[in-house]
Amino acid sequence: MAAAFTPDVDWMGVHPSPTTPAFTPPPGSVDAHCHVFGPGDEFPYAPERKYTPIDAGKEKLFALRDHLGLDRNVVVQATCHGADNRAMVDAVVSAEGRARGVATIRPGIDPGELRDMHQAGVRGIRFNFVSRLVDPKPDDYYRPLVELVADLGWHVVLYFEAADLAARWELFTSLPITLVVDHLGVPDVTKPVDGPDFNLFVRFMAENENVYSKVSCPERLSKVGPPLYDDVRPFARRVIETFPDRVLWGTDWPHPNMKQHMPDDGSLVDLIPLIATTPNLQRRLLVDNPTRLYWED
Ligand code: 0GY
Repeated sequence: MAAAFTPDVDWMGVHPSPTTPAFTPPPGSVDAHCHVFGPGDEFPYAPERKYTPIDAGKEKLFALRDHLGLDRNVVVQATCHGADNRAMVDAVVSAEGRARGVATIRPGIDPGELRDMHQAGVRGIRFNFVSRLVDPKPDDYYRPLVELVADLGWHVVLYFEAADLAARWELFTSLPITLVVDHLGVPDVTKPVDGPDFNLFVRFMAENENVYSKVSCPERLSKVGPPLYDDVRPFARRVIETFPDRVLWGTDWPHPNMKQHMPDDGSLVDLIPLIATTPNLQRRLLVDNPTRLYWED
């Protein structure tokens, strides 16, 4: 039978054979940003999606986790699945306690569905403001969604690009819940790490103690490219060293919408000691912070 979905013609498959990292992550380490795609025949992609990926299911994700020496995953709902969280929830349940999930929800969701997702291991929802992935909504769309999940003790993951921070400042600084920002707020890494743009991001974290940041996705932010992503590392280091108890790390596997290169996930792990330069910082980044957010109910 023909597959139900045809991937985009320029879709890059994941790295076929990631290297074994030289860096050994501490026991309990968490990949706090990764996704599953389908498989589309079992978990259909959403009609409103803006891309169609190559299937990348839970078995491959768990095999990568083990290959990289990581213990646990946070599976973040990908926009190609819209607000149909079944593939993500299936992956989380299949991990038998070694994964947590972040969902996409829409207004009007049945509270019983939220409770079921909590039982399955979901601990957050994601608001995405990146217009090549979704159609962002006015601020007032998001506030009631926060009220729906606050009682469950969940948090909100924000995916925005640098310019959105000033534009959505009032929204982002008024949400009464823990916030986890994807990929350092997507800085323009050709600008200075201590320039006004990134200073605004650091100020956002400094003034709002409910804000965490993922120091993830150098492959997407970098202009100089692999394997060391020299231009991104100062941004990650600054945030890790300024807010060591509010940073998370993740692979972003299976690396959606990469156009120039597909990263070697082993090399991404080997960047960790270059951005979190002591065992203490590494343990907080990889173990303590994600455990507190996702595994302590
Ligand atoms: C990421 C980045 C991207 C995609 C998504 O949910 C998604 O579709 O998050 C992207 O294309 O930048 O964090 O995985």
